[in-house]
Amino acid sequence: MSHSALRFTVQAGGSLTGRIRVPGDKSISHRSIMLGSLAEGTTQVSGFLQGEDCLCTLQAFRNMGVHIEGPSANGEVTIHGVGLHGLKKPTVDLDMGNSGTSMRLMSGLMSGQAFDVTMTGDSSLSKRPMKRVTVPLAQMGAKIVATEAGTPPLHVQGGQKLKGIHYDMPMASAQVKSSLLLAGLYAQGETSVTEPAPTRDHTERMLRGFGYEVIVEGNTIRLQGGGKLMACTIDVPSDISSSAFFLVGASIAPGSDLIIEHVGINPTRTGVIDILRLMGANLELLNQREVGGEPVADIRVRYAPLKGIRIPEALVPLAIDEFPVLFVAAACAEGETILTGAEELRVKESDRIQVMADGLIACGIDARPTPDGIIIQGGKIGGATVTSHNDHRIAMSFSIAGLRASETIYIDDCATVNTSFPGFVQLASGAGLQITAG
Ligand code: SPQ
Repeated sequence: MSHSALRFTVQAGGSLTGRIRVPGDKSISHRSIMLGSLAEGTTQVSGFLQGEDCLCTLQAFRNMGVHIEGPSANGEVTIHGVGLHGLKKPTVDLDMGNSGTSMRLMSGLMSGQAFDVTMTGDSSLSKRPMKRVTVPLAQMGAKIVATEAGTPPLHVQGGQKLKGIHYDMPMASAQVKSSLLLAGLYAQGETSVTEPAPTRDHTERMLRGFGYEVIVEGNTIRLQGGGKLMACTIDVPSDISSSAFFLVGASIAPGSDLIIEHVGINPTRTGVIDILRLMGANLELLNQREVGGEPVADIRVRYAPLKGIRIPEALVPLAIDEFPVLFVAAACAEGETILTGAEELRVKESDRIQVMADGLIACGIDARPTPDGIIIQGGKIGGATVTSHNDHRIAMSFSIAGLRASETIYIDDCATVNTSFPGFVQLASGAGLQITAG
């Protein structure tokens, strides 16, 4: 069987109960390797996500001469930082796999190096738009060559003198913001970005954790080039994007009562909680605390009947990765759910609007895609065979739909679940989802 031929089979029904802990946050794990590598001193990371995406970032820095120990079985990583100017020219192309975060953030970092680098990706990443970073980075003085369509591979020519710019971002994207801020570390003067709406702020928080001054005024973030990063300790919380499958699963499956431990609840990521609550979900945040500059809680979720809503557009960037599974919640809700202002979903690992609509329709749900969103009428989920289009979040979303299906759901092309959530099948089946992989 080819790697991508992995099929999930989900028997209909069941409920989710008990206590679980999902793996570490993907966004924070990537950034811990990047900043830890460029810091002075030794950075200790715990809870690192050993998903394929973050392992690509880790390997890229090893390929540039950084000594990184681990990850151990429980996610301990020790990074012997080389300082902002200590990376070495890799002898191979940097393979970013399926990971948009790696490719876009590294575009900024690589623009400031003294050497040339080529960054490649898998077939999905090779279709994703990179002009959103290469265009503003070019304004800073970077030299990056992409395909004519603006897609990977990216060839970054080193030895350029970068200058700080102000950039008004045309779309709400943490990857674009982060890419420019990371290039800004190497630029002369101030780099500032204004975002049209708040996006995840892990880069800003982590830069501060490494002792770098970052000024935030409203939606504008600024930093001065030429500083240095000082090693620190990072405790990576569990990923709210991975938790989202269980938040929705326990909300839609009668009899569910589940606690998800140590979940990152950074306010730039909690749109999924707000949207589910607007739909009538029963979510409780317990034991709220702060861990290494990021807020964390245990989340208790119990079954509750959901109702369809018009999703407030302000919540879209705060829940951007959770929409595939929120569409499953909408399919189980009474009435209509309307999403607008989410055209970014069309340029993720798959076109998440179209692919989810196709799969939901195959399951017997009335789902109508629109250019920037979708309209879903709650209904009865039937059995179906759907494809994830090699998109991890689609594969896991249809797995969760099985909890409310009347017949078995088969999901094809599920191997990419390992990019963000290794161990999903074991953890989900332990909590009550009747899922097998093979
Ligand atoms: O890394 P990648 O492939 O882009 O991953 C995704 C995901 O669903 O896991 C998006 F497809 O998450 C992005 C997220 O959508 C991770 C991210 C980050 O860590 O900065 C930011 C978001 O992307 P964007 O394009 O809105 O900046």
